[in-house]
Amino acid sequence: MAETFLVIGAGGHAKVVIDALLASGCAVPGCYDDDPALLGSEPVPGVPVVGGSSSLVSNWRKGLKVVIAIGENGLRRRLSVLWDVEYGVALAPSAVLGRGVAAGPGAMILPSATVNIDSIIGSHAILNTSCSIDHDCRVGDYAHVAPGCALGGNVVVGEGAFLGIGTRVIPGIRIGRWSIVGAGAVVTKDVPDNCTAVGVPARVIKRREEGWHLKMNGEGSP
Ligand code: JB3
Repeated sequence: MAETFLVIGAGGHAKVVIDALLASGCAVPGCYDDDPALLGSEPVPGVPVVGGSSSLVSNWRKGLKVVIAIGENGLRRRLSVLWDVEYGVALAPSAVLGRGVAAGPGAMILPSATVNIDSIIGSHAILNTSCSIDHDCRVGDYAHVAPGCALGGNVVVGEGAFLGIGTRVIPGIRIGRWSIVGAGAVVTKDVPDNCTAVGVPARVIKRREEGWHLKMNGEGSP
């Protein structure tokens, strides 16, 4: 049965997610963005910005699905714990899922993404355009695998981690929680939590304190 989604966000990422939902036959009556200047605009023709986050809760009812279509991982996490609503998985029809693949509520699996057998995708994670996740991977809650990334088998991507466009990760590697990998990197060694790693091969260039992403989103220390 085709689902009906309420989409949070009206930016570039929301356009991609709404397009994927419509392509898969879902209904998207409107989206919700806290920028008042966007009220009434249509990021995708026929899908108006009907209000901000506060009106989402009054418009939601059981059976409707919600997705947080905002690219910033820490912000998706902050928003995801605010409301008692039901999150759905946004799955593009051109995505390819193997046997035993599972995705948590709010996950977004976008056009031409490939997820091979027995990989698990966390809640509110983003598998962006044409990325490939090979067998037995674990992609954590709120993580974002950007377009064109390629993960070998048994790769672990920690909660909130961001893999920039075209990142390559060899089999069995762990990318730490809330870490960032620069576009085009080739990751051949584990990346610790809360780091930034760039280059070929990837090298850690920055280390942040635990909970850095909370402060970035105006939340207290962990
Ligand atoms: O690179 C790719 C393929 N996609 C990027 C994506 C992953 O991230 C894209 O190019 C952008 O860099 C970015 O897309 P996103 O997240 O749509 O960015 P932006 O265009 O800035 O849109 C974010 C929207 O969220 C803005 O319209 C904000 O007003 C809105 N927003 C921010 N905070 C919020 C809130 N909306 C609600 N409802 N509630 C909030 O708290």
